[in-house]
Amino acid sequence: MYSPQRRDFISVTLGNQAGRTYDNSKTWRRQSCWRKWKQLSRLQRSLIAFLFVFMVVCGIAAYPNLSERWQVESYHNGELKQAEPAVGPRVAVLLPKAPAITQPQKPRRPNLNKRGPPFLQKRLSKKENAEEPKINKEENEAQVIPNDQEEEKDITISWRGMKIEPEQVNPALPDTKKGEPVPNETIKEPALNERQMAVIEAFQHAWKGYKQYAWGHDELKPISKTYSEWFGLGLTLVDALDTMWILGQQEEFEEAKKWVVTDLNLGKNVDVNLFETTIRILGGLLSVYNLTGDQVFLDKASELGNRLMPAFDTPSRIPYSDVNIGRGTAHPPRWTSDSTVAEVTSIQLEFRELSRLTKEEKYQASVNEVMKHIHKLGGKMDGLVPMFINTNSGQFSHLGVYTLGARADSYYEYLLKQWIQGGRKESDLLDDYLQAIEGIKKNLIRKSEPRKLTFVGELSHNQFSPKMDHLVCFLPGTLALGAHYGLNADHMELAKELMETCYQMYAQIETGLSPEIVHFNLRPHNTKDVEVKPADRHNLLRPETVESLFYMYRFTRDKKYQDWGWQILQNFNKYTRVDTGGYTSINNVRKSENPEPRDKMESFFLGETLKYLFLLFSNDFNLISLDKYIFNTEAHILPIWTT
Ligand code: DMJ
Repeated sequence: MYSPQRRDFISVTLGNQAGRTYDNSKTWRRQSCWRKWKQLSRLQRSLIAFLFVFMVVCGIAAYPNLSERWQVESYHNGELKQAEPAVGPRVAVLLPKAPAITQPQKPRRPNLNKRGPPFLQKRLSKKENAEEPKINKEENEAQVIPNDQEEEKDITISWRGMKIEPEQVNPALPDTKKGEPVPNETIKEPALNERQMAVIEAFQHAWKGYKQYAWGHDELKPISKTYSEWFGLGLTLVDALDTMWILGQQEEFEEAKKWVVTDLNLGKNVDVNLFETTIRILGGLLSVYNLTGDQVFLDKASELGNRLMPAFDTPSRIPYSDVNIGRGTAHPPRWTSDSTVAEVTSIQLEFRELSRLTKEEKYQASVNEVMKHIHKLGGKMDGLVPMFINTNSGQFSHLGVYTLGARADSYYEYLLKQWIQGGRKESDLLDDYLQAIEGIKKNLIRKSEPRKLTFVGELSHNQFSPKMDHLVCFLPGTLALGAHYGLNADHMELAKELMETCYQMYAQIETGLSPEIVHFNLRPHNTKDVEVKPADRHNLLRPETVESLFYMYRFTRDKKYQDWGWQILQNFNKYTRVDTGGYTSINNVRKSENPEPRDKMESFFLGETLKYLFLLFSNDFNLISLDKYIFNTEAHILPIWTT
């Protein structure tokens, strides 16, 4: 406690100067200096003044070098969070650490000199840059590693021109304002591991075929070395844009962008499917706009959005399935006035984002109306929806059939993802999602024999069928995403069980590739859990299982999910790769000696399957952080809004 009487200090009395006691006052010091200055001769004063001016001039001249050195010093001290080059664009400095590979196999390395992403090429010459500071990023913590201790790590400059951000231990949601373009994404680029390089190599092989035989067309037919057209909108090219960006395929990206700018004709007199065009093309354009900030993609996206709007011009406001984007007319399929439930409820993420970016309310208003309508609609069973909805009456049709597969799947996915996209405020979406998951648990989940694999079957007029589409394998990932956002913990348990099942749909098959549909065995004395009907034996290079593996790995960090994905990639390489370029769907996953190529590479193989595999193999959890972005149902990347 302070006491004025207590003296806890030693008083030092300096000698008298000009009859004064030293009192450390500024006034006294000023007077004393002035007196001394006046005592100097004129020559002495001029000399001192000259020296003073000289030192100031030198100091100013040396300033940039000094400040640069100080920056480097503070960088070494871990203080510098962002580095900006003196000239040129901001650059991303990579914080790499080559992650361990659990089951290393030798993938064919991409030809880094010619085709590899620049950050890989730079890595090759890392020894030349031995002076550069190196940083190790591990367990979300950036730390400085002395150069001499670091063999595998490097600092690389990205061609993407992205800004550097420190690792986020607790990643906050981004400051994404409604109606403002999202700034360039920060993609950390640690040294790529062998598995990621194998994905790049697979992408390059697929792209080689597409480029050579199908450039600017919808899909590659790799066996006959030609293409197929669906909408005539360069489907594969647009679907693959953000994958190229993430995989660092700069040359290919620039070339493809040029095609989008000069050749993508959205005014074509052609009927397109609203859902497919939205998730693949609109989603692809928005994604790549968000990643690059390049206005050209947003302009195309908003042109396409406008051209798709006539689909909502129906008596019920439930959109038609088909739109002629050139004529501005829309219609249902010829044989019905129904639309598919999954299709009308899985265009929301894209249209809502388009409104946010363009500040035009109409897109969001139209798709929100659909969701509100379905939220109130009767005919659901414990939150499960039928597969069809009538565009005239707005009522569900073909009641009584419930599935998580084709025609209903992404309704459930988009309930959760819209809720996340909108900042977790729209409680109707969450309620519908939670109710649906309870409905799934109650009505559709069973365990197979003999291995007791948890699977999702179907219900048709109260008859349970143990049939599960490969499409349903999106569900473990979606459940895990919900659990990550704080929903019931038992969702994560279910996600793990279903993930195992989806993996078994590959592992128990001769080629190690899943068929399109499996039937699970419910009889106790059977030896196999999985049965495949002759008509269901095809594999279309679909992404759902690797998509879920990506989520599961992100949230659990259990490396078995990476290993499973690695096996799947190897089997794609073994049974679906076409020598001359490209990958093909196959007819028979049970026939390893001849899986019967179908001669078609679906656009989602590049848009989704390879992208999810690349992200699954990455140990950088901030590479497209799931706290900042959601993936649409075609794996295109959209930001989570924060306002
Ligand atoms: C993709 O177009 C999308 O993932 C869609 O949701 C389902 N079908 C394919 C992939 O299988």
